[in-house]
Amino acid sequence: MNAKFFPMFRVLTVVGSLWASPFGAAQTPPPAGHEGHDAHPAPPANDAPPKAEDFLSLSADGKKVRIVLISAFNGVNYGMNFNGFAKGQAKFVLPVGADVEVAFTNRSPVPHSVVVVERPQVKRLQMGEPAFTGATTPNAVRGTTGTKGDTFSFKATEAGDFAFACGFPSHAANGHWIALEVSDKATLPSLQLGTGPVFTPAAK
Ligand SMILES: [Cu+2]
Repeated sequence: MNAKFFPMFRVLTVVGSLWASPFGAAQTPPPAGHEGHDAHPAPPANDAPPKAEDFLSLSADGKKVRIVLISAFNGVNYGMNFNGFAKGQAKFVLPVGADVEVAFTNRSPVPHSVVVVERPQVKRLQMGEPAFTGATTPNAVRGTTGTKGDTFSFKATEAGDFAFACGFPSHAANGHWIALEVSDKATLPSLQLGTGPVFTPAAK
């Protein structure tokens, strides 16, 4: 290919992949692997394995649950991941009534965001309003970049199956979400990354 025209081709390819329709298998992103890296701006390299204790803790008085969500933690799902996991493959559990503070950052130049939604919502193009009052980063449709990040707080007032989903159009449908269960049986919060052990932060 003519070198002069290659950059524009690359931009178009990137935009196409960002706005990929969730409808139809033909537009599903290509499988992860070295071939795919040219088609999407990769997040900064991160060889550090995700550790559950870095993403979930309790405040000193034990009353507030602190959750850390990092978009594009690594290259999993083309950066459309939280803490290195996509498509519901990590799961937070919160007791009903938990007071939660979420610290969100994004390692990618591609905008991302977080909205708490009811689980079936992740298949949609747009995430809409959060399931709990205040449970969203500001302007989740537009998303943000950068490690300064956004912090938001909410109360998990109702039991059920929810998700931390990216509110940037089409991202959740392309896998940019992890699971959140609000449980009337759980007494402490927990986090399971993939098939790893269930981590529960120690009450201090
Ligand atoms: Cu996203």
